[in-house]
Amino acid sequence: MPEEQPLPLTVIEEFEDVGPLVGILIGSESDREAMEPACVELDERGISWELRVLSAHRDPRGVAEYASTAALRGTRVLIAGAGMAAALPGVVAAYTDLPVIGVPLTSSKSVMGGLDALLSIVQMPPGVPVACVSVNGARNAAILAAKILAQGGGYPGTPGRPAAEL
Ligand code: RP5
Repeated sequence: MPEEQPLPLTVIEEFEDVGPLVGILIGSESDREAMEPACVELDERGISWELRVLSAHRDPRGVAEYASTAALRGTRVLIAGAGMAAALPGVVAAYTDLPVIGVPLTSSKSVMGGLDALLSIVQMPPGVPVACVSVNGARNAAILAAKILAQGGGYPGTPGRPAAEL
């Protein structure tokens, strides 16, 4: 039986709200400051991004809708930052085939300086991978996103642009 090839990701032009290359999600407004280095890094690299506050626990439907339509809007990598029981990156990964980079965050309510969020993000079950950077590693998440975007045409159906376009 021939091996199944992944379908190419196409941008639906009719989509009212065409997305940026990178979508950044945070679980709470209180996470915004910690994720700022990711926004700065992407700006410096000329990579388009947007940031949305969507909690996996407080607004699961919103997360599902955003994650399941991101590829159709043209977004190619998702970064999700969250603290405490940080389900956001994993839930996002459950709704999209785009690569998801999780950023464990510390907050005043964190256990062991963010170990709670780190384990929540890194301990994904087999079949639903999430890349995980260090605690408060927002800048590294952006750099990793840029590297992913620079990989064009690795295998059939892989989205991407030549590095020169980034
Ligand atoms: C997580 O709970 C958020 O990502 C945030 O880091 C943490 C605390 O949220 P708030 O109570 O500050 O909204 O879901």
